[in-house]
Amino acid sequence: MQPKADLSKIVKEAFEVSCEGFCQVAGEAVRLIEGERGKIGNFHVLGRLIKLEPVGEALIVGDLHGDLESLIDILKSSGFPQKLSQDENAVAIFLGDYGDRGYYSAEVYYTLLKLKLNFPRQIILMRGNHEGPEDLMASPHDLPWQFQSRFDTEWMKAYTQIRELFNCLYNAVLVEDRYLMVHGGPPPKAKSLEDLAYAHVRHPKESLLEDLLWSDPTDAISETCASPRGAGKLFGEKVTNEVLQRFCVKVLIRGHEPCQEGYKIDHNGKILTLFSRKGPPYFNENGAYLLVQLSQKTQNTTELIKHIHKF
Ligand SMILES: [Mn+2]
Repeated sequence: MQPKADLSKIVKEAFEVSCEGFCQVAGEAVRLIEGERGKIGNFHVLGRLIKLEPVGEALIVGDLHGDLESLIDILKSSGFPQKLSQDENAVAIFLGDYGDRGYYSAEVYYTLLKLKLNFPRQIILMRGNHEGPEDLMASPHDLPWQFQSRFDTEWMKAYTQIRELFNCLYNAVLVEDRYLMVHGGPPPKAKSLEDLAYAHVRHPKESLLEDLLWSDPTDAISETCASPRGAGKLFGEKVTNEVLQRFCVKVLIRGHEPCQEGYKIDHNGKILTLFSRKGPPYFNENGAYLLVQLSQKTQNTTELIKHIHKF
């Protein structure tokens, strides 16, 4: 069966597309994602939260930060997008932080957005702190300069469009009885799914979105304390236990932190961090992604290790 999307064609386009073409693709993706609500395939969309049916194979990818080469490697070695074409239950979840740092931010965005347009019911794009709201943007934010060198005098149009995209990316993904996925960490104050789903609406009055995008786990304390990042919190194992229990899941999957081996495990196996890019400025030895059957029940991250692919 011919795949519905030809990856090498998309990547070629990513390097050749005009500013107008880029804006058109980004605009289409914004309209598509903004329109997502209720039941769509295996997604149950509530605000900016997706409850995902525990069926099919999931590719889960951590921070990419402009590393197009790693994105291509991940898609090829995992057998996506062929699997997306052949199995309507296959899903690819990206944990956020697509741009900044690496040199190919525009191309990474373009590739992901084309995949979303080709497989609307099978691609989930989450929000990272590098896709933050205007008053809480990661720094340094190289994207405007990268767009300037890519799109010349027209760059501002592409940048405005991509900023619009940031506001509709997903806050969290929940797979019942199994996983909660966020970019940074869980907001300790989140009591309900609505708190996760509408965290962006309550920003900046409440810190829910800030926590989701910015927080990191620590073993130094059990509750929370200020983060050295200047936004979000450091959270201890007690917080992780409470959140996992509250949302009836076993493992928190997140990105956000560079890992030497591409992944790390925290809080006695209850948190898996994925970092899926290589090169400057982090120079981690490996990147990693997760390829897992969502029907499989998991009590602990250590059971997931065999499904982690390092590159
Ligand atoms: Mn991040």
